Amino acid sequence: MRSFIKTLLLFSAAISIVWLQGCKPKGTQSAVSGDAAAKVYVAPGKYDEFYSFTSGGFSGQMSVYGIPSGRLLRVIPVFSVDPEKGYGYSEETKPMLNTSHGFVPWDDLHHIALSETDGIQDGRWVFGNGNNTPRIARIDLRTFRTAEIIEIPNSGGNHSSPFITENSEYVVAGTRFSIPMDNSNGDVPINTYKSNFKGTVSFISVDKTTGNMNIAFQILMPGVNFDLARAGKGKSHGWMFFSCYNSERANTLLEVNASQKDKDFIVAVNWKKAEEYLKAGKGKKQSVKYAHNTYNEKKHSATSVIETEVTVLDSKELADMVYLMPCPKSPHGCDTDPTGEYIVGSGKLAAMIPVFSFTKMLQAIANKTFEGEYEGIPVLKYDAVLHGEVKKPGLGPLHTEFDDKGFAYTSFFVSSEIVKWNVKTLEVVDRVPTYYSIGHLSVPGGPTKKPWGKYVIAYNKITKDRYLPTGPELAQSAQLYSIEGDKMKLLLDFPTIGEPHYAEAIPAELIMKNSQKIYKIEENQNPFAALGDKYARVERQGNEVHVYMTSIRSHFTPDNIEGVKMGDIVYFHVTNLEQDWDVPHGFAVKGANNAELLIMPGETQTLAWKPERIGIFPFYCTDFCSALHQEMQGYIRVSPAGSNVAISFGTGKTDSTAIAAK
Ligand code: RUQ
Ligand code: CUA
Repeated sequence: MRSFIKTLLLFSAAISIVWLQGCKPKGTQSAVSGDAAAKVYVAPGKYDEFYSFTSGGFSGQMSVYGIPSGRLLRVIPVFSVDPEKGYGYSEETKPMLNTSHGFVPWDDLHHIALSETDGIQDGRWVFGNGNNTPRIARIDLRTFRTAEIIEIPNSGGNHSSPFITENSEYVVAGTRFSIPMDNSNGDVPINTYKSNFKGTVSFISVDKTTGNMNIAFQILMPGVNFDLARAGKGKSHGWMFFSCYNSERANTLLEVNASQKDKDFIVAVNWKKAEEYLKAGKGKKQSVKYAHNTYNEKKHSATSVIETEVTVLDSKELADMVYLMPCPKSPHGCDTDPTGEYIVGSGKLAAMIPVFSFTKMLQAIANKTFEGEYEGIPVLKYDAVLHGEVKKPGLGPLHTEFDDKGFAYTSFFVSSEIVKWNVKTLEVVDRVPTYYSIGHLSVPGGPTKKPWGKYVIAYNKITKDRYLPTGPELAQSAQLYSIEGDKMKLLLDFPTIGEPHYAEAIPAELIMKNSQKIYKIEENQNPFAALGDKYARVERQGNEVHVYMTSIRSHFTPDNIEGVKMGDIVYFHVTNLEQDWDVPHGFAVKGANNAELLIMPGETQTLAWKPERIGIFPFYCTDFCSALHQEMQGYIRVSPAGSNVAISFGTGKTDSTAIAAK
C-alpha cells in the first residue's frame, strides 16, 4: 500500500496539488447531522447490531469491532505473535507460525473473507491472508481463534487473497509478485523476468464440515501482478475474477514501467472447467514445500506439517479455462455485484469505472470476440464485454461494495471520497468526503448475494488532524456512514489497530449464538494436562523439568517448586480447571524470555523457561481473576548446575490434595 500511495500521490500531484488540497476539508470540520450520536449510541449493557472483522494490515492480526458503536471487542492473533495471549509464545501455539522458511512471527494481513452458504454469510469462519510470507488463515468464529494456517507455494506476496466462493468451496490466493516457480532454479538474473518469472492463482478447498483447507490446484499464469479478486455468484457462480497489473511485466520502477499500457486485465477463471481438467488428470504434480498448521481444540495444541506437492494447471495449455478482459489503467479492486451479473474493475489511475457484464462475457467467449492473445490466453474485446462506464465518478477508484437496493459504493483514494452509483444505469447519485484518502470500504454483507446494507464504513489511509496527536504516528481512522436514506450521512469516526485494509461486517446474531464459553475439562486431551489438583506434579527427564500445574481461583498447584538446576529447561504446563465463562488465568515467571500464558477455562498451555541465573523466581497469575488474585502466586528455586537439591513441589496444604513429595 505504501508504494501504491506514493504512486497515487505522485499521480495526484501531477494532476494538481491545488486540486488535491481543495478536496481535503480543512481542520476537523465534518458534516455530521444532529441525530448522528443517537444512531451510533449503544447504551451500556446493550449489544451492537453487527460484528465487523477488520484486517490489521502490518499488525498481522484481525480486530473485531461492534457496529455502529465502533467499540473494539477483540484482537484475534493470526500471523503475528501476541504476548498478551501467549500466541506464538506458548509451546502449543508456536507451530501455528511455522512456514517452509521456519518460524515467522509476523505478517501483513490485508483481506477478510467470511464463510458463505449459498452466497450468504453463515458466521462459521473468517479467513485472512498473510501477504508477505504467503499464507491463508482460518479463524473459528465459535472461539475467535486461529484454527488453521496454510502456506501458499509458488507465490510471492499473497495479496489477491483470500476471496471466497459462494458456498465456501474455495478461498483463492493470487500472487502479487510473479517469481520463478519454487521447483525451478531461482538463481536467475532479475532482468530475465519476462522469461523466468510466472504468476499463479491458487484454489484452496474448504471442507464443508470441518473448514479444513487444502490446496486443490494452482493455475499457472503469465508473470503479471495479481491484485484483488471476487468470486462470481448466482449466474456467474463457477467463475472467479482477478484484477492484475503490470501486464508490461516490468521488474523495476513499476510506478512508471508498469503504467505504460493503456489497459491491464481482469482475469476471468472458470474454476468449474479447472475442476474438470483436474479430474481428467490434466494437472501436473510439482514438488514444492509449504507448511500446513492446524490447531487441535481437544489437544489444545497445534501441529505443523510440511507438505511437498501441488497440482498445477497451465493456463497456456488448457483452453477455455482463463480469459482476459481489458481493464483501464492498473486495476486494483475487482468486485462482483449481488446478482453476479456485473463485474466492477477499478483502474487506480483511471478517471472512470468500467463495469463488465457477465452475460456479455459469455457471449463474447461463444462468438470468439477476441482482440488477440496475451501469453497464450484469449483477450476479449473491451467493448464486447463492457456493460458501461461510470463517467467522471472521482479520482483513483479502488474498491466497490454493494447495498441491498441496487447501488454500488466506490472508494476514491485520490479524491478522498465515497461515491454512490446505480449499478444498472451507472449514474452517480451521491458522494461524501472521507478523512482522508480512503482505501477499502465495507457495507455489511457488501460482497455477498445478500447485502444487509444500513452502513458503509470507510477505512482511511491517512489520519492527520482527525484525532489528538500521538507523535509521528497516528491511529488509522475508520468512518461510519449511514446509507439508509438517499444520501450518505457521516455518523462516527473511530480509531483502528494496525492499518486496516478490508473488513467484513455480519449481523451479530449469526455469530453470538454459537460463541463458545469454556473448554470442557473432561474433553481436554492435551498430553501435558493435569485434570485436577491431585495430578499436579513435577518430573525431571534429563535436563527437562516438566511442571504439571493447575490453576483455580486463587492458587496454583504446586506453588513451591525446588530442585531445578542451571542448564535445565523448565516446561510449565498449566491447566486452568475453571469451568466458568470469562475466567482465564494467566501465568508469568520472572526473567522468562518469551511472554505470559493466558489460559482459558478447561485449557492447558505450556511456557518454556530456561533460567539464566540461580535464585528464587516468583511466578504469578496475570489476569485479575478474583478478590484474591493478588495472592495467586508461587516460587521456583533454581540451584547451581552440580547441586544435589532434589525435585520437590507442593502447596503447603496438608489435606488429601496436597502433593508435597519431600
Ligand atoms: S488493498 S486499499 Cu491491500 Cu486490499 Cu486496496
Ligand atoms: Cu488467576 Cu488471577
